[in-house]
Amino acid sequence: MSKRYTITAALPYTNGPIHIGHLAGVYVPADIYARYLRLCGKEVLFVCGSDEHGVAISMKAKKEGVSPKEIIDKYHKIIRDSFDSFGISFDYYGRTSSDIHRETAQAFFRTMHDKGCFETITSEQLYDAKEDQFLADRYVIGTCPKCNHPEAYGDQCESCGSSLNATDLIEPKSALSGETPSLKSTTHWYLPLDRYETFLREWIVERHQKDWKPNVLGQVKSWLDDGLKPRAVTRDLSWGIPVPVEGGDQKVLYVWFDAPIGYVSATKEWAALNNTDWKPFWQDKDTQLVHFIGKDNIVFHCIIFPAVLQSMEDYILPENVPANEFLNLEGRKLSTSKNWAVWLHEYLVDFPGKEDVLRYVLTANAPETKDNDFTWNDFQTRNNSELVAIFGNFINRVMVLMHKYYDGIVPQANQLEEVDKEVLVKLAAAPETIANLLEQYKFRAASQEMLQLARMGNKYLADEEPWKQIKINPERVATIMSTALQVAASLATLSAPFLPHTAAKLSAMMQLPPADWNSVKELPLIIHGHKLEKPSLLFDKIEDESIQLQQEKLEL
Ligand code: B3M
Ligand code: ZN
Repeated sequence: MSKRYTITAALPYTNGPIHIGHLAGVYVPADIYARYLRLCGKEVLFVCGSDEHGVAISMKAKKEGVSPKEIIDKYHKIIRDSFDSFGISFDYYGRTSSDIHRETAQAFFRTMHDKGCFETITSEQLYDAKEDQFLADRYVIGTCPKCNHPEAYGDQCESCGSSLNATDLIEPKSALSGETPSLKSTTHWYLPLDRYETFLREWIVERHQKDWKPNVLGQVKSWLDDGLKPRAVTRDLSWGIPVPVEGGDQKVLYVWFDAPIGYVSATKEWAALNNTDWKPFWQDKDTQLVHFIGKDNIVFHCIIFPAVLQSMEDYILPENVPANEFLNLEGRKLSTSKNWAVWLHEYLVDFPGKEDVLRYVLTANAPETKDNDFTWNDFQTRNNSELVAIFGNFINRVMVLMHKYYDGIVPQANQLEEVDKEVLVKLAAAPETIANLLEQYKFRAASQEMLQLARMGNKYLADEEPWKQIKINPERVATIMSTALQVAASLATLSAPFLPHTAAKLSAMMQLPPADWNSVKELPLIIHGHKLEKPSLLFDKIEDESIQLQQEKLEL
């Protein structure tokens, strides 16, 4: 394992709040990974921030008749606060409108410019004469030349994932006026990606063939096989970071040039606050950089940003980019603009204290290898028949029996029987099994291994029936309860990456030392004489009425 980890989660656009698709695709898995590594005692920096430039923001501002600044301030606050209440454990959450970010992004551009990494190209670009505006990215909508999706954007088709140039679109229309654009000549700086083809192929295809996810490798290879072309990194827009070189007046950096540099700026801001050096997190070869993103961001993190980092020379490259597929909601694609979503800030109000339930459902059903569907019925079932009936029930049984028989004081185990040994052997193997899955970014399977321990604990109690044995064989009950307690104590650590609030509650109830993944391997975790606190329920049932309310909200 590496010495140090820099973990990044895609910077959300501040054109709307966070929804469950963002959480399932990016923030929950990134948080599980960061928490797991911290539990292993690793040095971890987990950064994110608001992506406040780009057409997504200026369009939203235009639609609402306010300034882009008003939009970013409004959503930056909503997003930051909802992540915070939900318990996403960022070490730092920045924003790309900060001074440090502007300086950092401009320094990247200037350095690359001075090294001759760019080409300037003058060409005819789509132009909306009515709005006096060049149309790039989301300012232009048309038919995708690759898959015929009729609503592809000027930079990307969200249907097939292809990355596009505005002039590739068939029958383009201005998203501002709806008019068919004309052509007008303009000059821009381009990153000649073709120059990086050999480097990228060697780095990704040869070195990461085995450890990158197939969906990520698939997209990257198809890009490489199509042949890389120069890509404009500046725009004729007024909202964005000014181009810091001669001839750059009236132009800004392309949002996808500045946004990933936001990870570096966030690191600098965090380091300044913590009186430490930011450089090791980006420039030390012993640091493992991991980008958590959704599948529509793959090309930017696996091709364009690595080309930028490579040109800057001192920087490390990502070790992995475990991109997820998409989550749908009740069978339909999530959409901020169509308001088809479960919004995090609303969930937190509607289901207070149930942060871990949503985390669990989104992990157990994570879109890791294919698109998946979130339904409110599944949410209810996973809560009631997994968290309540398996995890919560096991812990509650152990705690209640411990108080009933022993006043909460752990008894001395007697002679172990075969069944007890079997449980303990499985328990001892679990930390490594779960760790291996987490290290391969298989969060879904890892969460199920964790739940499996509680399932095993329940079965063990049901088979050994301490409530019957207590009258006839109290010595045996001491062994059963002591064994069951090991399972409960182990869950307090092993569930912590997935269910941090629950794990903390369980640890407090069992009076355990701070969770630690290294020591959970060594049984016993809890010994004779240890005193437990009074039991309280970890989860409660979600009734049909609260599910119906959510379904009505969606007009199902
Ligand atoms: N703002 C997220 C998106 O495509 C985009 C990520 C930037 S990560 C540097 O919705
Ligand atoms: Zn397409």
